[in-house]
Amino acid sequence: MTDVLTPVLSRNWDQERAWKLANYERTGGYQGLKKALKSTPADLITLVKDSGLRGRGGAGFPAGMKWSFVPQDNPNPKYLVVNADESEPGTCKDMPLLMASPHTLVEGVIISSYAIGCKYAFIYVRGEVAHVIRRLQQAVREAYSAGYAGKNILGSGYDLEIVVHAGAGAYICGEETALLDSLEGRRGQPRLRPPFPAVAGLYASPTVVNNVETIASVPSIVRDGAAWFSSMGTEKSKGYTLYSLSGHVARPGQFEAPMGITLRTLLELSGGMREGHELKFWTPGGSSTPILTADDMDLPLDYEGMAGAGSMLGTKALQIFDDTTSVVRTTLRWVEFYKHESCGKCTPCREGTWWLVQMLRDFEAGKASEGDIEKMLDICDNIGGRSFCALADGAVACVTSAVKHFRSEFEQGYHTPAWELFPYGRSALF
Ligand code: L3W
Repeated sequence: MTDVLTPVLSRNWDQERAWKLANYERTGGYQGLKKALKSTPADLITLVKDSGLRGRGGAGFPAGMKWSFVPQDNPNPKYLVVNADESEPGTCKDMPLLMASPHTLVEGVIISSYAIGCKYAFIYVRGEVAHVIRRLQQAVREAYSAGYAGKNILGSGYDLEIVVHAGAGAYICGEETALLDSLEGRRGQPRLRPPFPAVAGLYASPTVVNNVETIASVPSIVRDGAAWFSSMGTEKSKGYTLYSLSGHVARPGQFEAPMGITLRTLLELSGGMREGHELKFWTPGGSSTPILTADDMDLPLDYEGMAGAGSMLGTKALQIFDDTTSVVRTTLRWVEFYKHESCGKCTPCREGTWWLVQMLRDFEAGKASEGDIEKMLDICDNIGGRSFCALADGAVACVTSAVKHFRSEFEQGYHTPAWELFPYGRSALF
């Protein structure tokens, strides 16, 4: 069964001190960079385009196309920013990658920066993970000492400075434009797009923002070729990726496999559901992606397969919930998170998530009234698509999908008027 796995990013994770430069180099590390420096930046962009690599941070935007949007005639400096602010509930792929193999990202940063022609790269890491930040800083220092970063990299004449920047614990700073505001030293709040960062991003200059896993995939594409990468996966979702299984499974963890694997196969790899229980519902990519049920276990876990099921692949954070889970309570818990993390800039998101929490608390306590499901869906309708960023869309996706699949559980949250419980009828009470 394990032969369906394709460990590339995770190939060294179980080896001793895999994070050290010498151990990374022993298994082919930095060969991609040496090869890249012999190519032209334009050829590298074409290579990444041809590979079919799509953004692994949630939206699946083609990476090579994004790089090609960077205007080469803009006199401002260009920047690469790596989004390592992993905070989406259930998402847990980038931090293990950075702990086990930080040089995979550092090598990817250097190649990608060379391809887009930038001299400054920033890695924005969520502030709570001090141990990850320390490990990454060590890896960057090692790369400088070995001549892979800094001035005149490997004698090529190319210079690059890499800065590891710690965030301050706000989920919204995982949204690319809020991240840029935060990096500029301001309170992180989303900007209106367009202009997209590729045209006007950090300090109003052309900026490529990519997720950790996207950039970490680049060295393998340069080393082994676009055809090798695109030979894995499905027609429109190419390559391998990290799927993270958590929740009520026997062996939660990371599984690196080709795009398009099914949940059924991943569940077999993770030892199945915990003993004596059945799958009730799951998220394909964190709590921002609409929930699915056991009926969707055989769908391909790729961008198209999940969109076809009315959901999204998102960050491939598969949270698995068994038959002991209350869908109402889970939804409440998620929406409480979004309410807490809403930056407050857009009224529908700031006020709407607060209202949703109040309503879900009533459903959870059995104090909701008939018609409240419709009212809650109407509030969702007035939040989704009416804010600057995707936080609001994520906050309503779990509510609308939970009602779609488990409406009867919400109906059980309607309170029963006292007179209906009274055996002699309402008139006898008053
Ligand atoms: C230039 C154009 N660039 C799009 C770029 C854009 C961005 C990328 C994707 O949200 C989703 C969200 C979460 N010219 C462009 C262009 N771009 N058109 O392409 O853009 P977009 O707007 O489709 O998505 P987004 O705003 O980046 C990401 C979902 O992912 N999600 C992820 C959460 C993950 C975390 C985490 O912890 N890692 O928070 C989960 O589902 O809801 O829908 O770079 O600039 N014409």
